[in-house]
Amino acid sequence: MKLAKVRLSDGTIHIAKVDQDQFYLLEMTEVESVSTLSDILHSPDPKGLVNFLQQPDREPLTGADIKLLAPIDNQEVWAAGVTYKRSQVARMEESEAGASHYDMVYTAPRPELFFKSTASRVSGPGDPVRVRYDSNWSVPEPELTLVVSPEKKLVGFTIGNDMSARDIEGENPLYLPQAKFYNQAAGLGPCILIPEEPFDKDGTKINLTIMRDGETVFTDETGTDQIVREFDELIGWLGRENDYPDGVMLMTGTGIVPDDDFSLEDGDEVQIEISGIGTLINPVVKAEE
Ligand code: DO4
Ligand code: MG
Repeated sequence: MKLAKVRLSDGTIHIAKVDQDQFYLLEMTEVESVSTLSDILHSPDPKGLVNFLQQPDREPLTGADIKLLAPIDNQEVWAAGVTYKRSQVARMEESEAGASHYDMVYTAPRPELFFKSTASRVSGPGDPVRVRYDSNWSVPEPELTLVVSPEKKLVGFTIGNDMSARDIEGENPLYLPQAKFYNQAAGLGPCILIPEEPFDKDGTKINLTIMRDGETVFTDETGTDQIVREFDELIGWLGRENDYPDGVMLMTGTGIVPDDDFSLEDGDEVQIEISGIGTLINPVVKAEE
């Protein structure tokens, strides 16, 4: 089952069940304590609740009737790093000084986890993601993103873009928060998948395509079978001595890193497809200094 957060032309925001590109608005007034996407996600039985809130006689909407919003309310967004071999190798090349740290964290029991975004900084589908004006080497990172409840239970999946300023991180790994955390540095969407079956970690594919002036300038694919960590392991570490009363989203790391001579430019378009979830598309902006 897929859920989306949508805005209608009258400005009202709704939660919709998505089925074959059709959007079934949920009647949120049916249950007093349920008014947000998080209320559904964090309920004991999200799928049962969605089925209860769906109005069988209400006509579905199409993509033309709605604007998709980032599927987030007040959750913090965190990210795991160096969970794929490709990321370990790229980071070691990027940062001479920090190479051994990236090497060690790939195999260490404790994963790299960092704070990625507040909800207000997140870009939804179609909204711009940003390259910092003080970065000349920035890339998108296409990441399967875990949707985790305040009880630290994995309740769903979405697509995340962990925008990264490689030059800033490469200059000194202590600059990581500046390379990762700034306005519009995180993309999320287009929907949340609440799987009917156990998530297919062995078979799920992640594709990244970057368009420039209508041409593909980069494309690559990986699979979540390449993640060196288990999802429960990452959530376990994330929840150590940390609570998330509004829930938390956890990006699970990138397995795709463009070659070192590639950097995003103003006007590019980033397309991230994860099988079973959908495609997150964002234009790229970069301001003049
Ligand atoms: O260590 C830096 C960040 C790594 C990261 O974001 C990733 O591997 O996806
Ligand atoms: Mg990342």
